[in-house]
Amino acid sequence: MSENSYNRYTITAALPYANGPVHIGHLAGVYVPADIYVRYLRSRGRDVAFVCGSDEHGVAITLKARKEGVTPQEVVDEYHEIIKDSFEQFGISFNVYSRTSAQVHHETSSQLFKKLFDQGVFKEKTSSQYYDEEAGQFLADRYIIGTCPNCNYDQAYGDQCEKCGSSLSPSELIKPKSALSGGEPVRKETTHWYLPMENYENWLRQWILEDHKEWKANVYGQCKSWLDAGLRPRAMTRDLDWGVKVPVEGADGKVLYVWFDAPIGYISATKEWARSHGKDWEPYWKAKDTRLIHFIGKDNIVFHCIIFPSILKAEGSYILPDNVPANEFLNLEGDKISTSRNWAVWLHEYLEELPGKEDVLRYTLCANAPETKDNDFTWKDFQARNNNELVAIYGNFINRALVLTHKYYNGKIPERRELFDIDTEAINRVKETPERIAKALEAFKFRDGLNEFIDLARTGNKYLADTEPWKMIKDNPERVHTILNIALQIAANLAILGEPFLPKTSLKLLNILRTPISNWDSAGGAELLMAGHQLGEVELLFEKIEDHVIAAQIQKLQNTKDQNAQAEVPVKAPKPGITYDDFSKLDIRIGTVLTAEAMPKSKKLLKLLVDTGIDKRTILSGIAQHYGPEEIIGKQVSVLVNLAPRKMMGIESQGMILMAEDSSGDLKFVLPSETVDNGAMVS
Ligand code: B3M
Ligand code: ZN
Repeated sequence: MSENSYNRYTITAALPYANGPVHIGHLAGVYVPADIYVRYLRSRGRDVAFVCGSDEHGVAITLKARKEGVTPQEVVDEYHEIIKDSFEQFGISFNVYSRTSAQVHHETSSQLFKKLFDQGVFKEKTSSQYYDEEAGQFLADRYIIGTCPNCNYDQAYGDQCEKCGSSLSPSELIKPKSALSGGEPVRKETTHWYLPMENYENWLRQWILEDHKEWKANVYGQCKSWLDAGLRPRAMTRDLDWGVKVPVEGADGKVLYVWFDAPIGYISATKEWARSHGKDWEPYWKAKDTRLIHFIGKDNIVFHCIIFPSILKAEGSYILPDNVPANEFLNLEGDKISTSRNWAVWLHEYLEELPGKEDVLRYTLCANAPETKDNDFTWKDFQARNNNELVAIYGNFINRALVLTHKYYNGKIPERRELFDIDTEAINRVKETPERIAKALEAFKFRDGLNEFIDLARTGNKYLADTEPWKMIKDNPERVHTILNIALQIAANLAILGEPFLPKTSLKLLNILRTPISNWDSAGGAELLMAGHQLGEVELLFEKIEDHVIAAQIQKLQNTKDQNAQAEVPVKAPKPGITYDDFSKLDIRIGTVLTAEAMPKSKKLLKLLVDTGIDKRTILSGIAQHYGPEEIIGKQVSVLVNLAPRKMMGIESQGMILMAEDSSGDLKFVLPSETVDNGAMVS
């Protein structure tokens, strides 16, 4: 169907797991593009249901609950609120932000499962799984830990070895243990209900590979490789006590597989929204003139293009997604974003630390969106986007147009007089921009759409620079009427066309222009603001971001890196016990480093001359990677003076400097708290 033959739009955005906050990777991958698209549709007057919510089931949440000694409900209650609030503050304009622990979702997902069950869609299969007798429950893959058969890493999970990356099945693990009790699990029979994916393979080939060749290459390619690999039955239930109960006889202690119920969360959220707005939810999910679009990250492609459509196809009454424009991943300062390593810019922290800069982040994440390949976010680029584009181009143009209109015409839009080529060119650029942006957005090319937008602001800036109204006002004031009239028409168009990308800025600019016009189809005209119309007071749209603000954010990441480094080196295991006699044999003195030099052929050793209070002696110390020679001359050190001399690199070392190795592997001198005489004995 062509874009215009749809009367309704259901736009979904991936349900974030409620076991942590949202970060810029989620925003760039899913929520900013989705919100731009939805705002654009609404600006065109379309009927849109933009639905999302917290994904609150699954093993990851139960693991987090165990680790924190709370219930899964407590985990999701905490993060659901943080996520919901941060989306609201940031301006992601969901019609509804629901949650999969809600009653409406349990009803909707279990009814859909039951319908498929009654239709005989599932294959029932009994197999032996790992069971923890002490904990009294079957073990999901992540609850089984053992030695990886490929790399011998002894903390591999039942589904994946995080060290060598190989995907595993629990039966491949060597010496499997339960993550619940630590004990050795036994095998026990359990029954699950499998969706026979192989039955939908031919249909999926036709529906995706033939009927949706227009899907993004990264999405189409992943679907093709899944289909080429051949689809196999997938269990749609799990032995877990947290999730949507399986609504059939003999399924006690079992819940729906999280990837069965989560996508149905879009439907439940739509129901919740429709009910509270006196609407019927069904047309948004069952009417042929509804366009369903899923916004997701690339790691969710198979669930949204293969599994969920198969479930809907099997049920038979639902529409299918018309497009799934998945983005790739965003990295941070050259490194993969990682929740576990806290290597992220968390949205709720960003909102707190950089208040009023929601649109700056939207702009940067859209300009750098990982639409076709992974991309990188750096704070320096964030600052450059703000200072060199938002402030210097868009903000500067608007400010000049407004200030000059207030200065020459008391803020009233001047009458337009005779047009010259330069004026007509600017007007033509205004005319064609809405369609250029629309084309890009309807193709899910949000970066291109944003470039068209900021190019119109560039046009405005250049138009003023070329016509120089501040000079013209002396020689030909008539001319300035036209120049500022056209500049303000460009400003009004920017306010309308910018709304999908920079909603808060557009609201502010529309207020300054004191115009109620905001719908897309009014844009493109050069008569939006009538002569004589009174403008509001001038306000800056953006402010420069100073270096120290960026330095603070970069330092914050550096602190995270340092903490991670410390956390990574496990504390060394204690050595075997010794007697007091053993200890009293050690003769440790405080000495002073007289000279220090690097050893030409060694990266690790420094050659020191140390005054031990007893004598002056040469000692070779493996601290060259931690201290330069010049830094330690004159420094007091603790010396084990009765260690047998050792020849190293042809030099005899007569003793040992005592160092403490901290958790990050750094070496620190062991010293008395105050300066003492050389020769002072440590006991
Ligand atoms: N909760 C998000 C993720 O995989 C997952 C999306 C569900 S959308 C139905 O990170
Ligand atoms: Zn491994």
